[in-house]
Amino acid sequence: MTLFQHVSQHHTPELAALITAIADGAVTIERKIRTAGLGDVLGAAGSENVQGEAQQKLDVLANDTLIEVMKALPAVAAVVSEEDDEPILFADRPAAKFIAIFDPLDGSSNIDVNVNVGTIVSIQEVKPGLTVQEAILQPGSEQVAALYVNYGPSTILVYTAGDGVHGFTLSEGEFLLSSENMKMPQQGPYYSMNEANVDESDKVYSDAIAGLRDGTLVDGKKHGSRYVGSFIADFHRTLLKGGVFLYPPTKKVPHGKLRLLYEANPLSFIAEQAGGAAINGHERILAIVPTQPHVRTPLIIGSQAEVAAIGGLIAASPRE
Ligand code: FDP
Repeated sequence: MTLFQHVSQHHTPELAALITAIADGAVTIERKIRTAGLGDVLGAAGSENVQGEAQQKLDVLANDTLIEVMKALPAVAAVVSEEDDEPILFADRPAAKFIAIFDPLDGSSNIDVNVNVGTIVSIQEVKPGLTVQEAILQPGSEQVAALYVNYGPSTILVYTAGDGVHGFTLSEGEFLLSSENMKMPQQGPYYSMNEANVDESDKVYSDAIAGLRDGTLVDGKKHGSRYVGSFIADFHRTLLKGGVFLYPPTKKVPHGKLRLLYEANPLSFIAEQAGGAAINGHERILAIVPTQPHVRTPLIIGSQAEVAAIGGLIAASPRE
């Protein structure tokens, strides 16, 4: 079954068209990534995004591709990209109801070394009574849909629109259903964190990692370590195998590194729909009301058992 057939069977024509259009954009991005070493698309673009991060040429290309695709859809009221300073509002479409919020190429510092990168999209709706600006800043629990594309050995698209999590594999330009109703294991074998940061974070995080390693934190289960450093790759493994991914606050990034709207919200929606959980240490990610589009958050996401155990440790620890 194709992605188009799946979304058309389960969702409104407008939402089906939106998800399919994003997938078409991902196919264009995928073609550029697959042959990146042969053209002039590797390396830095020489610019910085609003967060002060060096933009890669492929970041810019992926961003332009998705914006073009969204512009062509009359149901889209606004586009909010991690790469752009301000949301792009389509003011000439008062009846348009969707807002596409995206990180066009997550993990882009990995492109030059041929490690997985991804596209992440969150869809919010302009509900009656809300302005577009207000709709952009709704909590993640209000998302209509969320999806990511993992450009890895296979290109996999995973989406939820609130009725389970479904995976599709790209084959000859078409996304074909490969895993319906994906479930994250309730407990898993791995923790995933940039451990170089462990001394830069509150002690509770080093205690959590030590407890995962020696088996004292979750049911005597000793966890192994996996960290790609590309969130989509680390999340996709966590979705399939279980365990936990953490990016805590550090001295360098006291509010966390990952972005709430572009990364944490969509993947938390997918995690919860698959039976997993996601918190910022103190509260559910999907309950956080964003103050501005580029806001960051600490993130602990993965299997119920690991997320609950780390959340419990944080709740019991004195605030530093
Ligand atoms: P990148 O800087 O390559 O874009 O949010 C960005 C991100 O990658 C995530 O994909 C990844 O999980 C994280 O940063 C890696 O951060 P560290 O290098 O600090 O571990």
